Amino acid sequence: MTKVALITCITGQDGSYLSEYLLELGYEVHGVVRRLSVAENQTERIQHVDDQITCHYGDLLDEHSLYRIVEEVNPDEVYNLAAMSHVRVSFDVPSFTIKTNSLGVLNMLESVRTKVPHAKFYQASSSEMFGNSIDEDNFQRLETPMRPVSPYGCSKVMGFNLTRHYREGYKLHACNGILFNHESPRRGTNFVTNKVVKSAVEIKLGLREKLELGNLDSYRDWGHSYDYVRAMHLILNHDVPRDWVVSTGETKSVRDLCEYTFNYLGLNYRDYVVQNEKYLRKEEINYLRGDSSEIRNNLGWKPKYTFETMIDEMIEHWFDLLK
Ligand code: NAP
Ligand code: F7E
Repeated sequence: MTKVALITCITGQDGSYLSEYLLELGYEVHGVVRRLSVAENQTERIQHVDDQITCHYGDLLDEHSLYRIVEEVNPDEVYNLAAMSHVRVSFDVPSFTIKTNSLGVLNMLESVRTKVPHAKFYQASSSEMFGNSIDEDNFQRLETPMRPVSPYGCSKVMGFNLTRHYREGYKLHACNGILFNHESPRRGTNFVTNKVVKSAVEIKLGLREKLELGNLDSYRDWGHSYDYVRAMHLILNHDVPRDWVVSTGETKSVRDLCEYTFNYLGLNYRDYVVQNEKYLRKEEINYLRGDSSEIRNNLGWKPKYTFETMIDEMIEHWFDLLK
């Protein structure tokens, strides 16, 4: 029988890759889309699968819309990916961030619990929940204490705990994927990887002179969204509902990212990158490196992309688009 999936955030980076992947697996795919004034901008990432998916207007903060959609779609699997996902912006809109990423998760869990309790529920949790907490071997894992350092990180801890609570308390098949940073050519251009890559290509093509960044010395564990949505599906389809860490296990600094990208284009980043305080954060996570040995050993997950092949793909994407 055809399986039915419902994705909140179908218009986002992960939502678009996940839709493609589930369609390949033969799923019937539905998505929640919130109303924006320029609809064309919003559906750019899913235009190529538009005729194969069904979108429903809804919003994580409008519980009535969620109850209606969940009842109508009657999904086997629910992927709750929608969020105010930008960490620095979360300092500017803390209340909206907490409402969307915490209350929004509660709204989703309640709609599943009351309308489709048989459905499996995936929550998009984040390595931002760890803050600057780190184990002695310099990795973060499920047991690492959560000490978030941004409104975004705090909101995600609430979503994480609610998901665990609904699993234990209401016996929902509810799972958290604690995903470390993941990128792609479809990443928003105000996240550091796509900002660096796009700007470096513009500099190479003579369309820009400088690139303004914030902290160059933070380290992130960067993987590819294509690999990480496959992990989401594996997580939900494991017999036992539980939480998992998804990461590459390697870490690089923003400076390393600049060096690699500009080198690829035959440029020296030191000639173009300048610091602008407006991109600094009130509190920063200095070092992220995830231990994903459990999902690799138990579910056979393995990333296809390396940091280098991912950045190469992003450079080629912007080069083709801008040249
Ligand atoms: P993204 O590209 O920023 O997408 C966020 C999506 O959420 C967008 O589709 C947005 O809709 C939607 N959204 C925001 N507020 C909403 C609301 N109130 N109601 C309904 N939809 C709403 O994010 P992403 O990178 O794909 O990340 C997906 C999820 O994984 C997020 O929850 C994020 O916090 C989490 N996560 C991401 C990473 C990462 O490195 N990418 C790592 C860990 C966890 P519009 O298109 O209309 O704006
Ligand atoms: O920043 C530094 C910045 O905004 C990465 C989200 O998907 O991953 C993402 O959060 C690093 C930080 O991602 C600029 O200070 C320097 O140290 O690309 P980012 P993030 O904050 O790590 C986690 C796991 C999520 O869950 C989130 O949803 O880069 N940085 N200069 C800069 N960052 C940005 N955005 N812009 C700069 O100019």
